[in-house]
Amino acid sequence: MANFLKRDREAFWRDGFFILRGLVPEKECMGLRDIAQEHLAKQLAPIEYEVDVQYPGAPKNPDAEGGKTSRRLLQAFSRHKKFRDWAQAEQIGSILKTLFGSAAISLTQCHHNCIMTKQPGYSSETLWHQDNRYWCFDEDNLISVWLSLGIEEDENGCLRVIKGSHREKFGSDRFNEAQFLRADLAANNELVQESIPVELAIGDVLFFHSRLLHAAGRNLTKEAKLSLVFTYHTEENYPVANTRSARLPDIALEY
Ligand SMILES: O=C(O)CCC(=O)C(=O)O
Repeated sequence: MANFLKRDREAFWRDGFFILRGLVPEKECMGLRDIAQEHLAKQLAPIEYEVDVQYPGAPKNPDAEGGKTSRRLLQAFSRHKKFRDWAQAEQIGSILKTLFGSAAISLTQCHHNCIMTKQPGYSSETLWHQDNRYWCFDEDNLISVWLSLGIEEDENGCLRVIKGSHREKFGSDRFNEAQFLRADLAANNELVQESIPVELAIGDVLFFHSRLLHAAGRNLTKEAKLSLVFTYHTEENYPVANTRSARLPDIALEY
């Protein structure tokens, strides 16, 4: 993979994330974006609505103003061949093999596997968390691949991350019952002060570790923000039986 360098691998394990700029041509991104817009316009299930998560800023109930605001088009892998092709692309597989140091990589259909949307008007704020909070695998060692289908910046609710936080061991007392960082702890607030925005342009791809602390604000612009997100693990890292991580079969990457 020509664009992927040894220093990217080092950066990934040092920082918990890295970005490959302009990896996907704009035309291809627009094609993916058009499919997502069509599914949103038709409200093609399964969809997670802002009201379902009740994060800060979300409408209080489905009948409230903005109550039908979508948050994620779920099951992206099953939605469209173009989403599947991207998820299984050779260039992504080869980067993941290098990052994990393993020849056998699987995609989980149980987590992310979605078009993440942030709609104008009624989007919510996602508080500080690690994705592993509700994921159940033998090891907390998964990588999410986030393809930006437009511009992502603070104003439209891009991700913010805390560099290197995937390497820290946080006690459970640092998190609330919903596994978000507690805002009433000085140590947490100091940590959050170090956060940086992940600004992306169309076709940029963010790779981030499942233990990386991240959050995102609301979309304060008039345009929807859309990203295609899949999560991967090595084949030796099994989902724990009878948990939400084992609800659907993994997809082994062939390359
Ligand atoms: O875009 C957002 O609001 C953040 C999404 C996120 O962090 C997640 O789904 O884990």
